[in-house]
Amino acid sequence: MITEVEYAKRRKKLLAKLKKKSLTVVCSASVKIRSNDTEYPYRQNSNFYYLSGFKEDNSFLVLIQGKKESKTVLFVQKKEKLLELWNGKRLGVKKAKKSFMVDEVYSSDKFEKKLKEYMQEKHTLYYDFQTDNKLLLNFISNISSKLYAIKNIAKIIEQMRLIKSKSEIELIKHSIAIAKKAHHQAMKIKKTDSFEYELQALFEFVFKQNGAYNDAYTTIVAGGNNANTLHYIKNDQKLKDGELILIDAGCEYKYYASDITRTIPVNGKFSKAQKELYELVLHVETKIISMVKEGVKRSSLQKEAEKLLTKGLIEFGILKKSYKKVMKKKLHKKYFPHGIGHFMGIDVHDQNPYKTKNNKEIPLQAGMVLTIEPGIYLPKEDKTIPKKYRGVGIRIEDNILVTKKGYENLSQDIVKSVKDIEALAKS
Ligand SMILES: [Mn+2]
Repeated sequence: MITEVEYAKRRKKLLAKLKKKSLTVVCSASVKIRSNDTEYPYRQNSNFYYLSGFKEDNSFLVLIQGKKESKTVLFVQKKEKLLELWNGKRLGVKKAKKSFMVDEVYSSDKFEKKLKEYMQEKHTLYYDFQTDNKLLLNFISNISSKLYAIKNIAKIIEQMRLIKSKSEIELIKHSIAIAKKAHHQAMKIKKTDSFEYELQALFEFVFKQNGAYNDAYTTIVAGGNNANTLHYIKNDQKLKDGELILIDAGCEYKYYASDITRTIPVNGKFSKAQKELYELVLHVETKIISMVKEGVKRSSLQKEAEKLLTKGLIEFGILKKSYKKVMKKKLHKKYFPHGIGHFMGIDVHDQNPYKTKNNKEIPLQAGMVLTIEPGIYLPKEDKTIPKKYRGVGIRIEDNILVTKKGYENLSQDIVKSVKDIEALAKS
């Protein structure tokens, strides 16, 4: 659990990074309309949530950095009986004052008026350049940009989100524990001739059953050749006997994501060719995870993964040129086209910076959480691939915490050896 004290600390830390005589506005996420009066499920803006822990829409967090003193102000929706009847209870100004460790709380309808006040004698305005908040955008378009330096607050907050606190790591672990239940369940049940979306439904059921009611991302259940579409989310085909299924499924627990991929046989048993390919990917994944420690660069993990996968692909006769030639012409990219992993946290792809302002790569530091996810993708249509390997796509993905000593594989309990996967299928 993240306490009010921790949220207050984050705001204080952020304030210390801001220019004197500046004003910062962080907006809640907007409600997204599906059609007419139906809405998509609401999910709070990640940076707003990181700084406040507040889940309601039409809210604003304002940080005022004066010459000497600073102040934090929260704007929340006021209580309105009729609207609450339709859309649910609101916290309201009074209770928000008690719940949050901010200096002042006002109702959101005062936001514009207050903002004009706050802007007096300020030189810098920070806001998230990706915001779609109409009220704020309208306000900004009406101020004279000559009087103010305008800066992107998201960059600074996302920098802070790079290093996870103990309580954040606990929530990520919990999210992974829920994902584990779902993945193991999927390994156990009979799958032949059911549809990909049925398996997707199992994941979503187990997630919600365990308190992960928001999606972290759309579950990928890709049978056979569908696994060669990297972001396959149609999930509408039949799972066939003898094929593999690539399942990329994680959940969001109290606003923290897990991001796990396992590739398992539909009928519970790997064929000889599938096993060969699978064990190559597993070997590479294990090796790359073991390289994770403070000071290591992500690009060197990428390079090593490409090297090891290429060697394997040459050995299987999938790549037919010499190792040197393959690397020089990047021929292996055809079969391993994506990155080795990404940072995760409140977002499944946390928008943390990978590079410094001077365009230098940021090396791994204790407290970062990243995925390691090598894969090989061998499309059915590619006739240069030996027939027995065609139509197979394999990815294995775990969630890794960088520690002072090296790393902790947070998802190591989710089985992935051929032996363990086959044993679960039999049980
Ligand atoms: Mn991922």
